[in-house]
Amino acid sequence: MAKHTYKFCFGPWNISEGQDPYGPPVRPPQTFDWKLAQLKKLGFDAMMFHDDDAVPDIDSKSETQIRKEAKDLRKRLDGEGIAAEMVAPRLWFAPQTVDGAYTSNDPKCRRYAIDRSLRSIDIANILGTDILVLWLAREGSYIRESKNARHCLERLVEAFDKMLAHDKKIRLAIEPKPNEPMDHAYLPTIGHALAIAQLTRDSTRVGCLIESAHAILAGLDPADEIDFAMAFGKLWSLHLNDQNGLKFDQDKPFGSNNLRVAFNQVRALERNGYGQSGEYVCFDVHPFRTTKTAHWLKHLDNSRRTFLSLVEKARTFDEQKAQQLIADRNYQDLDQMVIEHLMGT
Ligand code: XUL
Ligand code: MN
Repeated sequence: MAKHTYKFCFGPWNISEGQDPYGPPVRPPQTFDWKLAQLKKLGFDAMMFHDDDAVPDIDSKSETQIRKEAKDLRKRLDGEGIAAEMVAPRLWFAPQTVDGAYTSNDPKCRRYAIDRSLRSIDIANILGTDILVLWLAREGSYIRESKNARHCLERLVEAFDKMLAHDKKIRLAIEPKPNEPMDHAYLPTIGHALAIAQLTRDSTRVGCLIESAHAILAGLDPADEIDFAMAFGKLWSLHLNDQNGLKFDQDKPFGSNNLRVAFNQVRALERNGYGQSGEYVCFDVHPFRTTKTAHWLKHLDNSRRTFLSLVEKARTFDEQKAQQLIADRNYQDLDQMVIEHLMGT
């Protein structure tokens, strides 16, 4: 197994205030500067950005103003020695995205979504990252008959093509999620993301980002999704977290719910050499709503601690013994071997 060190990142939204559909924030909002300082203090290497994390109130600003603010941010990041891992257009808040962004039934709204994505690419350029993450939040349906899924697929391809043409270097990392906020999303899994890449003008620049919780919500094992994406050389980013079954998207600390599923994700990353082409391990985790302000960075630090412990567990797993048990089809003892290895017994 290749032994290498990993680089870590999170986004400003991961230091969240605890609001949910049933209650208001429970921690006071913090400034971006404070969040950046915490990221540095925790020893993380990079920050991920929605377009409006980088340029607040982006819709009210001109292209010139957007570029200027992105350049100012780049200077601050350089000054702190922090990289920008990716930029993602936030296409789920604006009134134009109520009925979808690229797949809205209203052509003016589709135009808005594409324009905003092109501005996000400009920001990515200025911040020095070639990754545009596309979490396709509202591209799906609540009411099956309200949209034609075939047309929606074509609209997604049309939008991706415009982005690929806008910048010859940008890479699109699709972050699939099967549901929430939609009933059904059009690109629910990594298989869908990599399949639609084939319909675009440059399939080599359309890849994916796997989020553990999203794979679990699709009823899949995130470790298998990692192996699948990496077999295509298309895993360009990663949101590790955890999820207890088919509920709302929980974004729990990595390994919090199922240590064995987390262990298998780390094994898959290790055997495929994730990170060796500069990819980051990002934690898309949120504090539990009960978290006190004094403890609200713990979910990030703890996720990294668990990840690094599991890297050790993956590297010290007795592969030879495992292979013997596999050759003997003794999966019963293989199962127990994994359990005892994780328990340290
Ligand atoms: C939503 C989600 C987003 C994306 C970035 O479930 O995971 O935070 O990661 O837009
Ligand atoms: Mn995510």
